[in-house]
Amino acid sequence: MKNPKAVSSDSRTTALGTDKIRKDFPIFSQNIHGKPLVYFDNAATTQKPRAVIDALLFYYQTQNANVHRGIHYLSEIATSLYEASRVKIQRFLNARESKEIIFVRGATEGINLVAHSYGRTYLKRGDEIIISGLEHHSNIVPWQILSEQTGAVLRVIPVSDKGELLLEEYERLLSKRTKFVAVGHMSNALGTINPVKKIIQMAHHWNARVLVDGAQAVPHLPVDVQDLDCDFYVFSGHKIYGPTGIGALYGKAGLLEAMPPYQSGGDMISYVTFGKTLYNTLPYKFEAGTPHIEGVIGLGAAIDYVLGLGLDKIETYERELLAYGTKALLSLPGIKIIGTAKEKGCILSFVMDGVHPHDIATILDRQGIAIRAGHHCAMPVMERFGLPATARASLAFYNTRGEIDALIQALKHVREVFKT
Ligand code: C6P
Repeated sequence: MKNPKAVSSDSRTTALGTDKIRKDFPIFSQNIHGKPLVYFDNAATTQKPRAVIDALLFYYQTQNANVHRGIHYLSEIATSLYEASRVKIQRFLNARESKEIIFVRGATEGINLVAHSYGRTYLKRGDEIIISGLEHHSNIVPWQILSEQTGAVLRVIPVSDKGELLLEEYERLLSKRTKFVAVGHMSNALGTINPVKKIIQMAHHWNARVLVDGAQAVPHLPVDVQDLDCDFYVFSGHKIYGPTGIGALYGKAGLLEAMPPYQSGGDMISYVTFGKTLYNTLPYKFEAGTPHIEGVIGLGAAIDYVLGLGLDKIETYERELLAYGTKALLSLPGIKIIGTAKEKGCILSFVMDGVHPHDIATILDRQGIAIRAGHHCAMPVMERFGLPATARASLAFYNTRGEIDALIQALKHVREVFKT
């Protein structure tokens, strides 16, 4: 492997100010197995900037209290910070109203909330739900369970050899039986960015509701839920440089208002007697129990941080980095990239002739390079490509061309190890 000092940016990768940005992330000041950390597992979770860590620390040291309950100074501070984060997310997604933002544990819980509350209320036997062949398990299993419980039928949009959704096939699947469409904005296994606006328009033509799983998209692309006209949009805070255990569900107010609560208990009520309970208004109707207050505050800090860098700049930088990484990977003999869609986010999923992806990941780890290997919780995608697993390098704005070069050197080393 090259000198670890090579793991830095060069003049072409500093448009975003990567050298400076990396200093915002304390985790990069350490070595892993004696090598500088090269973190290429951003699709699994991202690293946290000092601004987020400090917001969490400051909250616990000076602001900790429960929200929406206490009539005391700290509770008022905590409540105002909590609600300020909701407004940040509203603006971030360009939702019409802050009450359309529901705090959840992450994308998975957001999808489950909709499948449970909307799905069980409005879907019935014979109705059809369309998902795509690119989905993460979190956007498959809740719809499968819903189908089993309601008698609705699950249909799947097929995927091309490049990893793109076949929209002609989608068109054929749509009918007056279609009541719900759930698709990912960006595939975690391949990086494909789906034409969600078009997918939504086509579904709305048949009066079907649409949920977009934005877990992989929001860290990389500007998202405007009003422009997309999606009915629901979900994402996870930890994939956008925020804490784990917190995320958001956007839903159109009219739909959320017409849906029953998902969970029940404190905060989601306005009046309780043993005979009857009146539910709270939006968004609280869907936020039962003491919420993940510091998570919400940390997520707000993460959004501020990302917006401070500028999503347009991030997108441009990451696109260049992906192109650089793609070219570099393809220069290696015996490597095949899985997922070559025209519209693609910064994910490099690949296989190497004669080497299992887990072996690649293990050898890379010894070089301080973190990638993910496996099915990426998207087994049907692996099946589509006839593979048990891929190796996946998922990039972020703090990654550099120098780090890609280190990855390439390490992959050459893997090849050497498996030659002997
Ligand atoms: N994908 C990955 O390594 P949660 O766990 O709720 O924060 O996110 C679930 C999820 C939903 N949709 C997509 C498209 C995702 O990529 C993920 C999480 C991680 O690819 C962990 S499996």
